[in-house]
Parts: sequence; structure tokens; C-alpha cells
Amino acid sequence: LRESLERSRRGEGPSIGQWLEFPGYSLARTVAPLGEDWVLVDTEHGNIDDNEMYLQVGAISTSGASPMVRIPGSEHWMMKRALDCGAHAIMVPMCETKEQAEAIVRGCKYPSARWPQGTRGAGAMYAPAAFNQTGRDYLLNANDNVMVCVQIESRKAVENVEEIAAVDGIDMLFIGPNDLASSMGYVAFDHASIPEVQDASARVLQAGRAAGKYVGHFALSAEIAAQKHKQGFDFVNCGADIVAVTAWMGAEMAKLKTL
Ligand code: 3PY
Repeated sequence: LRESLERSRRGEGPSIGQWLEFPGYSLARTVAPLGEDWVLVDTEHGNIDDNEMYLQVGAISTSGASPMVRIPGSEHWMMKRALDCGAHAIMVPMCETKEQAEAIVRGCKYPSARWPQGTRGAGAMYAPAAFNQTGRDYLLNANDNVMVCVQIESRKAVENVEEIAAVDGIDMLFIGPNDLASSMGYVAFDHASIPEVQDASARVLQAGRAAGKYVGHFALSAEIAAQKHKQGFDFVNCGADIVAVTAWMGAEMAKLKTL
């Protein structure tokens, strides 16, 4: 994951991945070798439960892509479970203040000389295998290797984005354009055509870059993902399982009715 983000920084193409909202080991095994840098297991939306998260993260980590988990909230136990099953990065929705960002970082770090405020419990379960490390090496290196990504997806978060971006230990800001538009009083799906959302997005990109952080943007197609990368975003998904299934099956069904 980190290498793909550095590649983006060198201007050699974005860090790209897919987004899973359906549960299923087989789904993760099928999607993970399709050429992604990472695959995100979304436990905020969709019906991926704790056990399914463990199965999917395991399947992704054996494929060569980096497993990421979007957790449902910002409680430390959620970070701990996602990290213990082998996530290379955690995405936390709806981070709105510097204080929240600092608390998120604490939850992702083992206590150490560098991170005395870390609160992550000392277990690691399947995480060492997901990094091809011994348990000891994982414990020694996880604070550096695991990436922490917060979502900027509300008006309040954008107002505080420079402070959030400056928090030590936050590696990436990720814009959720649907929630951002929604928080501004618009219909979420209209986000691409709303100037206020686009202005906010530009501010987040600038704040992240000024702070030396990676910046990502949600995208539901290759075209949108490429456009976002051209604007300067390092990290983009290109769709989600539910979008792929409904779009392809819906289109074929509609076509069949005309044949
Ligand atoms: C958003 O668009 O709000 C997201 O969080 C992506 O799922």
C-alpha cells in the first residue's frame, strides 16, 4: 500500500483498489488478484460482520494486495479487531476534529517510546502473517507499517481539515463525497455537480498535501478515479462490488428484454 502511494507521489499512477460491501471469503479471493494495490473491506456499510472481516482480510492478504478495513466508527476496539486480523490500513469514517484524529491515532498504535500514548492491546492474531513477519517483528514494526486513514466527509471536518491533516500519525485523508454533500444539505448522489462540494474537496486536497499526507477520493468508475488522480488525489477506488453486480446484471437484463 505504502509503495503504491509513493508511486503516486512520483507521478507514476494512483494507488488503486476495490471496495467490498458484500461478505464472503470467495468474493474476496475472486476480487483480490484483479490487479489492485489494495482491497477495502467495508464494515461501515453493508453486512460484513466481524467473522467475515477476518475471512476476507485473510483472503486478500494472500493475494499480494494490501487488505484495508473501513471500520464502522472510531472506537478503539474496532481498530484493534481490524488490525489483529491483518489490515495493512484502517479507514475511519467521519473524523471531524483534531481531537478525534488524535484519539484515532492512539487506538492504532501500540504503546512505545515513539507513541507512549498508544492504546492498542498487545495481541496480534493473524496480523504478522498478513505482513509476512514473525509475531515479534510485527509487534516491533506495526506502528510504522500500519497506515491510518481518516475520512473527511462533513462540513465541520472540512472547516477543521488543516488541523486534522497536521495530526502526527494520520497518514491519509480520504474524501467521502456522498456524506460530504449530504452534510451540506444536498442529495448525496449529486455531489459531482455541486460547486460547494467541489470547493471543499479542493481544500481537503490542498490541506493534505501541505501537511505531507496522502489524499484519497471515493470513485465509482475508472473514469472518475482517473479524473480524481489527475486532480492530485493519490488513492482511488474504482467502484464497489454492489455497484458492479447491480450495474452489470441490470444492464444485461435490460438488454435481454430488447433482444
Ligand atoms: C462517501 O462517499 O461518503 C463515502 O464514505 C464512500 O463510501
